[in-house]
Amino acid sequence: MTDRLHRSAPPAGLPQPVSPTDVGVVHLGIGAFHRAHQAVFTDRAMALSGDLRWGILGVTQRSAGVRDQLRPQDGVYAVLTAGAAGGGSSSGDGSAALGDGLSLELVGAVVDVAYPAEETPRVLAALAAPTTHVVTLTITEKGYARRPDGGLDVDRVRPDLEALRAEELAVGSDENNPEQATATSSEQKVVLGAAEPGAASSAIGILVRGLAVRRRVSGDLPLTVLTCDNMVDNGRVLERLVREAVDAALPGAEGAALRAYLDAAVTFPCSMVDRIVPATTPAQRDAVEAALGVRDEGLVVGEPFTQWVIEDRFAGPRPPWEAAGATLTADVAPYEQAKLRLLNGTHSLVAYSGWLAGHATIAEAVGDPAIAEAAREYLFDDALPTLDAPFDLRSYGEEILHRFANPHTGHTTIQVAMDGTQKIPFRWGGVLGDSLSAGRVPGGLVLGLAAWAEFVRRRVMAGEVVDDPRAAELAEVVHGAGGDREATVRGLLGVPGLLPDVAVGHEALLGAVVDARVPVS
Ligand code: CS2
Repeated sequence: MTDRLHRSAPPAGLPQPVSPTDVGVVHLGIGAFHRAHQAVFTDRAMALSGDLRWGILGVTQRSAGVRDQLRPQDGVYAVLTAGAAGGGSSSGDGSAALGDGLSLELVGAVVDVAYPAEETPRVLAALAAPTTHVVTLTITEKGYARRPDGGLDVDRVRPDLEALRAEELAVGSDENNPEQATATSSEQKVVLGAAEPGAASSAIGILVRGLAVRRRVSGDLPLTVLTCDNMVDNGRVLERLVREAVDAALPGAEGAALRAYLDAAVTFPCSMVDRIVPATTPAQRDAVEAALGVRDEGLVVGEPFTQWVIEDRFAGPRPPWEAAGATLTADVAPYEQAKLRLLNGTHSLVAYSGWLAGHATIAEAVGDPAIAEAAREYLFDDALPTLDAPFDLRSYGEEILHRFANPHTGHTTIQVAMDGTQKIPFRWGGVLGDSLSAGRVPGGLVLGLAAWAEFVRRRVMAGEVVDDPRAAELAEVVHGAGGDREATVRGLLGVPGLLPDVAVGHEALLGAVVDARVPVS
């Protein structure tokens, strides 16, 4: 039985990982992407600056899996970079080359992972701690609990809103009895005398409860809440959802103190994140075990390219991320729009048409001439003309296609294809709305929509899982159409909130999608 990787004994050939002195960042959604992206920037920023206050407490929502991967390793894991060096804007990595376009680096920034179903008081305490200055999130588009119209789906976070209300109202009495608030245990004190806080069941919920606790414990301690998910104007979306949650839990005067705290001390900047991070395969884990001589259950894999563009609107201190290559700017929008429309939009077209053509990976799919042609039509003829950016968009687009062709990542079409109803509005919605408003039916995007619809139809008719929060709704449309292609397409494209208003009932668009022949070789 091979030993586990551990912070105390880094494998030969790899530098000792950083050991943070404090938890400065609480991260919600510590999946593979965070561990291969923001955590790497934070790790490198600490290593390069010597500022070790930026340890990360990861919070995992769905299961204790990531906690059980990392806690036995004292939070340390390796990142396997797959593909020729170059690209992006990260710097200062202490990686070791393994040959064949592969390199490994250890990340020590994550100090532990908490699982709210069993550790909610600990998470709330971390969110309230004066050493915590930043909360980051990668909870995926579906994690924001939005209704089709974009508002907060209160039913999906109701248990947390009820807990928030109970904690706030319990504190109301405590605030009149300060001695009670100081008499409780450290974690109990965090929730100021309330009964043992109920287990959090949503990311938005634990965030709002944590903000409320921070206010109760500290009054006006600033905090920056930085979303790193693929949504247009992601920081503004998150702020609106947090405020809708407060209004739902604490209407009127009951929520006045918390709203005033948000106004005065909490910021929600936008950011654009970019690195292709495929799911780690058992073969990759075994190969790294053979290379290191120890077992790393937390291994993550990424392409060489990495980029992080952050709105410089922080409520208090932050990690020196620019030391590791991040870009701080007053306006993230041009970077965010270009990345969502050019990279993510093309990714989805390649994923659906690639899956239909029988290609398991993105790299194989873009190697298919018919799919490559459709991807280029969408990227350069449909999406690029809708953008205005302070950098060369055509070169950026060509680099995206080069990145997709990287065979070393093993990024699968089915992984990118998941959650279509959550991704399409953000990555195709803008291009579609702008094109139709300009009187143009975008031919490449038509192929993408046709491929998505056919992907859903085939999976539903085959009884296979459609990995999407609205899978039941999609299945109902497909079965209701009774196999009729036009009815299926019209029904799926008519799913509320999927496409922009200008596209709903747009006969030229619908006709083009019905008539489209998905590009398969
Ligand atoms: C991909 C993204 O799975 C997907 O939807 O398009 O995860 C993509 O790999 C990242 O946004 C790249 O930065």
